[in-house]
Amino acid sequence: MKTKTLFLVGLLLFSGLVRAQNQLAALMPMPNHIQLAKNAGAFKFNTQTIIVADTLKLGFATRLLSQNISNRLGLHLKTSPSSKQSNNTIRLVLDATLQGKEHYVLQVNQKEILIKGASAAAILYGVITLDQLMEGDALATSQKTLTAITVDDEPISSFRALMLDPARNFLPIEGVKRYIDQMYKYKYNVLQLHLSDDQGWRVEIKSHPKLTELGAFRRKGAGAQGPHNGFYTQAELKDLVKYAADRNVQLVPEIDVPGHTVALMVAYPQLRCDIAKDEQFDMEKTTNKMLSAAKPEVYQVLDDVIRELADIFPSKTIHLGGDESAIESNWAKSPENLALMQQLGYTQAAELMNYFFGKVLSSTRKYGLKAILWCELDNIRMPASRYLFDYPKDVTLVTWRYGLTPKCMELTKASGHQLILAPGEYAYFDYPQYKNDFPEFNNWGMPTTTLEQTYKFDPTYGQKPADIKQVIGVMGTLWGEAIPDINRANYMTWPRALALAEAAWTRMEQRNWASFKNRLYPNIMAIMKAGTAVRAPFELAP
Ligand code: TNX
Repeated sequence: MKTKTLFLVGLLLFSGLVRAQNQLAALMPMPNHIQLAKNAGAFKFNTQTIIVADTLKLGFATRLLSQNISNRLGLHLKTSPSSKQSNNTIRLVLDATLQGKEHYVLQVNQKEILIKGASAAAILYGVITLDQLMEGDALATSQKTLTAITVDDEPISSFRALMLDPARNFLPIEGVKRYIDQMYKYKYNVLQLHLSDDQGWRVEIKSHPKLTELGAFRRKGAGAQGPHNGFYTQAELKDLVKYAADRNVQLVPEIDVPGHTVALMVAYPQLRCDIAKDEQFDMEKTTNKMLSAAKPEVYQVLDDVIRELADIFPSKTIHLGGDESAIESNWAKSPENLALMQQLGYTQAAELMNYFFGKVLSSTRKYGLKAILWCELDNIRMPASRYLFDYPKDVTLVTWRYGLTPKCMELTKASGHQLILAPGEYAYFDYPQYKNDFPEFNNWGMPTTTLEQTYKFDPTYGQKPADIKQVIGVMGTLWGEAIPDINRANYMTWPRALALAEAAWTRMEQRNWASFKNRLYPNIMAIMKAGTAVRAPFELAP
């Protein structure tokens, strides 16, 4: 029976029959296991239907559920922690015996709708899937019924991330909240915030106030809420942390060092390399300047920054950049850095990265944080054969450069580092979605990443999941040079992030472009209804 029903679902998906409105028509990402019960009837909602849930532990999921039911059916259901009544209940049940933090089981029959999971996050995901079932089966929903079904689902990746870059152009906090409102519905569980770059320092650091006084204001008199100027206070970020946590989204802050640091050095010029001490730094430009590795003050400032970030972000994960450091034009030309290199017995200036991150990572460890770095190899494209420097074992790496992901997978498998996949060819959402589309400025000749291209992303790269255990997930990056506001950020994100969400969640065997395209429309409608910018995918027209 089980195999038969699964086969039926598969057949429907592959034949494109899902086009007709039915329960599966709005599922996104596609669950990993669905059982359609034959002739098992339907659950009928009515005014007496009760939501049974532990509202203390499941407050957000319960509120979302009753809001969804009220929006779709016009019913304002009562919520109670327990029910004597056995008929017509929607029960949210924390069940510690279910394996997996994000594993949920959703069972619909004539008597009840049951959502089980071992954590609030799992239950939340059951509530979201339930809403998508109702969205898909529009006819049944209009009759206040829901056809019997069982969904038993958990993600293939534990790290399913998007990244925003408020450093290049500031994105006010309200827009970031609205961004989270969409991403969590597609079961993303991490939002990385790229909080510093040449063009801006965007997080208040109380021990070093100039970071924001000078580093967050690159254009005088241009206002304080973006695109050029602005920063997040610690109180705003703490509030954002809570907002995201309710939605099972963990915030990962990124401070990008030792390159991409002009804003930091505008605030504290004493952190520059000796060769740059008399230069005029310009935050409007990307000039490839680096922090000095040889100045003890650099490590003191970064220690203070990391300590304050550890207090704001309970996630205990911090991204420290490490990308695109122009070592040859900075450290290799700087007497103080060359002297340090000699003193340490290094023969290459790039080896100073070992010293630099050795020091910075002793701060992350001291404050109980785990570090993530952008993975750099000995070349920026193939052929490349090894890491740029010896990444400490406890660092998680992110592969990002075009064409280098298979090599990074091979290297991390051998070295034992955890790996996140953000390959330029699939996951760079700052690139245009089709030829001649945005961005219309700051476009350095970006390649095009179509929706179908993102959908083609196979995070296993054809390997058995058991052979790539070091890969913990995927990340879509929205670099901000050409993103002036959150509307544009959303336009570039959606619908490509739907394709990436499915790559992060759903096994390759369950994925299919034709099926995805059919499930796209109701989701684009949902995003539009929420007032969020989205690119209408005209190329899907029949
Ligand atoms: C490379 S991706 C960068 C960013 C740019 C991006 C533009 C990465 C680790 N570094 O600084 O914004 O390209 O696509």
